[in-house]
Amino acid sequence: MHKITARGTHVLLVEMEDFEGNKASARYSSFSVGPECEQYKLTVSGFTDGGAGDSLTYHNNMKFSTFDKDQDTWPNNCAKSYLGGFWYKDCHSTNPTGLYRWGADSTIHATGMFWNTWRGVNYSLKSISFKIRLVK
Ligand SMILES: [Ca+2]
Repeated sequence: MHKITARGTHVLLVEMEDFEGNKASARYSSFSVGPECEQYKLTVSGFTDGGAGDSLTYHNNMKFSTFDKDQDTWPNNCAKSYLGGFWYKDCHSTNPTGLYRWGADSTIHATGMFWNTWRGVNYSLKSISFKIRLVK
């Protein structure tokens, strides 16, 4: 991912869909991922709403955390608690690598593939995608 965004400025378009056929998106005018020596730090800004609200700016400047590499700001391990790998902070407002749980399900809090500002933390989306494009 770092090599993809290493040169130039990229825009990010996050698109998502729920199980009722609704779609929403969020756009960021600047997106980049740092190199391995910076633990793949996320830099994102310039939000424009496409109906989904902003659930990613919260994660700006965070390093990437996984089950075996806790780099979040929470005393515990966000990746282990919420079952994904992400730029967790304290801990998350979206969980795109979380569990695929077919819509509303709060049995295990905030572990689904959610985008908080659209359907909340206990609604696991049908799909979510992150698309980047180079801007000259
Ligand atoms: Ca931690």
